Amino acid sequence: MSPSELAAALERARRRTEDLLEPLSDEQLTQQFSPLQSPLVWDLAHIGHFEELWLLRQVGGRSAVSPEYDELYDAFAHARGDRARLPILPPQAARAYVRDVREAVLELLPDLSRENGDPLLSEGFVVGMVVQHELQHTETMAQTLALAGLARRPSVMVGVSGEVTVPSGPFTLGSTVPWAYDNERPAHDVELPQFRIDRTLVTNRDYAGFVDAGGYSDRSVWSVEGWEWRESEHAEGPLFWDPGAQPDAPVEHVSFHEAEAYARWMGKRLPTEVEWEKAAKTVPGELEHMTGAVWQWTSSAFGGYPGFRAFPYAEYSEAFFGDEYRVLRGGSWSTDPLVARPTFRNWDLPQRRQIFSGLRCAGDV
Ligand code: AVJ
Ligand code: FE
Repeated sequence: MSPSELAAALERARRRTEDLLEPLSDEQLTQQFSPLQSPLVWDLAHIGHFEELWLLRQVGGRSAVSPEYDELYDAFAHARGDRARLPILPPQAARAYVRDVREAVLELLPDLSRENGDPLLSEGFVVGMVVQHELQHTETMAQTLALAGLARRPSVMVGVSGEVTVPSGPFTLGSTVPWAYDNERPAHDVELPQFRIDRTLVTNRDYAGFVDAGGYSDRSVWSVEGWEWRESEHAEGPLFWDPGAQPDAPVEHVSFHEAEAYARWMGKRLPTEVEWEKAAKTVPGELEHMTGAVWQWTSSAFGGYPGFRAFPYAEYSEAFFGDEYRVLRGGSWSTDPLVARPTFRNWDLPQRRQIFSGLRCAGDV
């Protein structure tokens, strides 16, 4: 990839970061709005640190800007809720840090667009990884702003109904695009029996039907873990769900447990992530809001495809493989199209609902 193509992708991500943070005061940038989220100024410097680590140090061979940053901005070192108490950079210094890193990166672009057999540099992969990292953190920051009541949400409405039957047969799961993550590889053929999938997302009106019918006290529609979660934390019902929200807008901020219970209450189920991707790839014209509205919970646990190899670091995907996390597909109103590929795999804990999450139902034929 040419230096100017790489520069454009970097610039696109930075524009999103700046648009999001520009209207905020220093106090809003440093505030801990929720224990589930970092202070925004942590995300900002973490974006710069990731860029420094991979582009300036790993590829460019530069030494560290500051030895303290490796620990302060390591996402595994401290819980999100503890980060405001760390000696992190204040807003002005964080801005200067990410600006300086970016300036040095732009000077390094001819090296970053070189093909020398290193898979990190192949078709600009490592720059693509840094760009997608920044774009994913802009969504994380938008979640923080949503919790603080400061998000600028576009209005998205549902316009179709019904379901489609996806015929049985093989399709190719996963991606071969140059900037795909390790968890989307290797692409491989999968054979699925036929299934049904809804043409659109569950709306606030649909979800209100479930709430009003006593869905939160109907034990039969909740899984064992879902009921435990429901009883331990949320006896009163939906927390983030806004009953005053537009009836025709997709329901947003539901947890996996809630999504699963809703689908069962409807006599349906969540799609597996493989079904979701097959539908996206084989009948895209039949389906509304596969991306651009809300992330869609699937019934699948997050794991590696057959032949998975961690690349270039195990902490992106592999560290989260196992029974704990559930996969979400699609992309929300806050997800940049550069990230929201039909093969992109997002994941979170089944109780989480500060993310922009909703659902689309599926069923057997
Ligand atoms: C893919 C959205 C689950 O935010 O934890 C950001 C993305 N990885 N920095 C996350 C990510 C490293 C990741 N998700
Ligand atoms: Fe990160």
